[in-house]
Amino acid sequence: MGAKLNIINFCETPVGSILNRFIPERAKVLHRRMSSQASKDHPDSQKPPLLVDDHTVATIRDSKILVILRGLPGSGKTTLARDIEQKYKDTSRLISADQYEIKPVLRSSGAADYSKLDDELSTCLDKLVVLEPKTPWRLDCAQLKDRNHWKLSLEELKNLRPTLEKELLPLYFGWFLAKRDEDFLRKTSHDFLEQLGNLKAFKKRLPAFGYEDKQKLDLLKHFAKSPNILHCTAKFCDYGKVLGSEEYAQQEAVKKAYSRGYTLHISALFATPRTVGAQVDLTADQLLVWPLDAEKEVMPRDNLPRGSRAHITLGTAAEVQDVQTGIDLLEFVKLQQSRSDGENLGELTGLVAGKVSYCDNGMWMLNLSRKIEVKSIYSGYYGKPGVNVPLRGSKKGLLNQCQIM
Ligand code: 2AM
Repeated sequence: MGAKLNIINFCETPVGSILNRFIPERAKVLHRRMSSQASKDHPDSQKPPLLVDDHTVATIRDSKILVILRGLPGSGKTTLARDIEQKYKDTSRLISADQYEIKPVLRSSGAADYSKLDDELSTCLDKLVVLEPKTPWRLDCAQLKDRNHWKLSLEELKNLRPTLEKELLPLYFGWFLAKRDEDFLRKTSHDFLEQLGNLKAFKKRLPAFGYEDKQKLDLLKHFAKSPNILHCTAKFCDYGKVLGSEEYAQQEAVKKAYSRGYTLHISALFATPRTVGAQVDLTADQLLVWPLDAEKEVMPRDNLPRGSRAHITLGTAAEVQDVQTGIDLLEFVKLQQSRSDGENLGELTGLVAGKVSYCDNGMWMLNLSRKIEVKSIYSGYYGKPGVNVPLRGSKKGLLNQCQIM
């Protein structure tokens, strides 16, 4: 079995290489060796949760994660890399640009010196955490000049600085399920769709799904696609194009949550002709990173409880965008607010034990007898948009697995 945690130690310069396939526009890297002084300058409170928080450590041990260390030469990446490697001794692998003698300079295009490194990265990419050392001198070129083992000049460091001082904004922030829990939830969602599709009451209401009465409907086929990484989106940023995303990323609560492990509580599963999803009950701690306008953004005229849009998209019909799942969930919440909980039309058993209710227009909700808990890591997705896998028998290709936390 390969390492579960891969730590990539680089400084970032704008070149084309495998990371550019995942981190648009610019992404690069180079590693440096740090003076042993750094550990002392990196107090516990500044250390990322994956080093100091037990719940996060346990979640990461259940996941397959790539950590990219980003920062100027001399800023403390190597020390951080070693600390992480030490913490995850038997299950981690440290890959450093130093091993490939890639000097940290600005490059204008995909450089040949990255190709070997790319090969190695492509064997380990899965979910990604981008971390930056929090050393006080990380952007101080005068100090970095004496600390970087590449002996880069002040001028060279100043040239590198602009790409690294800017926040790297993801496509979206959210909670990403640990591998084992993701597999479990996919199986649960298959069970749900199979049992729902076999309910007499469901078969009687096929026209709402655009099928004729008595026609055969395989829900696993109807929901043709599923996100390649199951997650609960907190803030959609579109790499910074969405207004307010930079402010969101700057929030203290977001910075504190980044790379931390959380347990998500799923109270219901739902299916509509467009989407199938899981309703997530956010805890007070999780609400700290839930955007104030998340519900208003899609239902401006309603007053819906904060966090009521929180969900995990499990599948969508062909041509339907993932974002629809949260909108469908809010439709259920609105109906519940107006006391139309729907008709109770049956019960499911096993993994998906609970009561099924129907709210017209093909909207089905399963209230689980027992909440499902899944482990997750709060992080960002830096990959390309719209990467999906088939809902049925999703056998992922290597690159499809490389999406990102
Ligand atoms: P989802 O959270 O319902 O699954 C990438 O497209 C991810 O960002 C998907 O997970 C998607 O929906 C979510 N997403 C896409 N556009 C969005 C938007 N405008 N607002 C919030 N989330 C969005």
